[in-house]
Amino acid sequence: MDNKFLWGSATAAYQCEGAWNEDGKGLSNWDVFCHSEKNNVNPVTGDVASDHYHRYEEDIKMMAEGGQNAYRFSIAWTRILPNGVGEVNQKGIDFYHRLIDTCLKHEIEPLVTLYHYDLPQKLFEKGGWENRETTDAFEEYAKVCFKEFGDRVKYWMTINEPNYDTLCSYAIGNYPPNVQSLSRRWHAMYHLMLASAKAVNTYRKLGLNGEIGLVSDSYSIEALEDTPAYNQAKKNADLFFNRSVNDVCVYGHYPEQFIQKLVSDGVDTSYMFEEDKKIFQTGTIDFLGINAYDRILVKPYTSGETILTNNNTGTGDGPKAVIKDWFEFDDDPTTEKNPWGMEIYPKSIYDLLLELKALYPTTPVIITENGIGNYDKFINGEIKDPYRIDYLKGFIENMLEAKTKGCDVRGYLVWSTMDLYSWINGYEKRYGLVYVDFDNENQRTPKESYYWYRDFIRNYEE
Ligand code: BGP
Repeated sequence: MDNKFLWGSATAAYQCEGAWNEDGKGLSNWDVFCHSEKNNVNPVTGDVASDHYHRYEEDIKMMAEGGQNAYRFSIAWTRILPNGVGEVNQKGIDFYHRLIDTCLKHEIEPLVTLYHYDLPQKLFEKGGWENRETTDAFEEYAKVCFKEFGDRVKYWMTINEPNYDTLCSYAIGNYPPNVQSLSRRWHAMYHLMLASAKAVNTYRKLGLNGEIGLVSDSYSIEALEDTPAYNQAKKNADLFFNRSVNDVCVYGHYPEQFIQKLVSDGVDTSYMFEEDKKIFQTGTIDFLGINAYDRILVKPYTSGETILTNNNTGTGDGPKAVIKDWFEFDDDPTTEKNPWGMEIYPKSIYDLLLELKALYPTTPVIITENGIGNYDKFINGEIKDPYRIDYLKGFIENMLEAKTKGCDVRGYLVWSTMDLYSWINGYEKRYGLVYVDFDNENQRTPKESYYWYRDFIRNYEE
């Protein structure tokens, strides 16, 4: 990896591109879900989103003018292989060539995620990530991307958030396929990890000059009490959220305690084949992408069936979880939260980075997402978002502090480059450094935080 610290921002295809049925793109599970009656919390779609497909040049220019030298985006699998496998769509490939070339023209390093939640509908209908064939389809798709773009893309990420994606899709049930079953969740997550390892192996075989990682939503797991029961709850939550992903892609195997826990839960693990062990062992990553937003506070499990909920409306409480025989979520009433109940706790990134250093001392980290959603207001041509500046400043300071303690952090990307579709939270939960006026031809206006970030990067000295 080269030495330049990456300062930039991030997006994902379905959340910003729009052009959902243009230039030969196939349908994804999110296209279909958003058009269905199951999408009933904030029933809007990503059909147009931030119109990045047509306005990427303006967006990338704005990043460059904002002092950013890195852009993380994802490729829509359905633009490359409209049916998930087989026929390749040249117009989709051409779009990403243009996007990458525009980044390079502005001296912005492209960091490319291959899979950020949007699965080809054709594969989704055949069982999606619960079907082992999807891992082969992903490998095929990854290979096309590596061959097309691998000469200019030096940072690849296989999968975005195997933990959070499957938690929403198969445990909370608010993302397609809207299932509430932890055992099905573990099944889908296993295949995501296998798909990632297969893609890493393929990348290595091609001998390209670049690095490949996975993006993991990882958390500093904390408790309000220091007792054996609380400490055990912390260990369980660490396996549940962090180590079931990070150990697998960094060390190439599942933690023994995690497998034991699944077995004692009575989870069917017959889909974990002996031959996969080799794939995991050889498919380890070069760097860990970390999406860091908040910590997880836990307490011991007491009673009741497993239940997970999230706040997708911006009113009421934050996320809740009771994971039978593992842990429960706790709440610290003294800390500040955003309207969706996300705790604002910047020290969590410091604690997390030190924990990652202890567990994976030789694996570099890139903070692939960090940011805060809020109801930003466009008043007299300006967007004042001091809460975002405070949040970013707090996290960046803590990240840099961890760096001085020896954590090998190589980059930091704000979520998000501009306002975009916040999954089932809709469009009102805004994360962007740049405001998008969704009701007025998607016009862009930089927010106060954009200028703050620009000045911060300008003054940063390693
Ligand atoms: C991450 C996802 C992003 C983004 C972000 C904010 O988990 O990788 O795609 O959406 O979280 O989350 P949300 O939009 O649900 O508030």
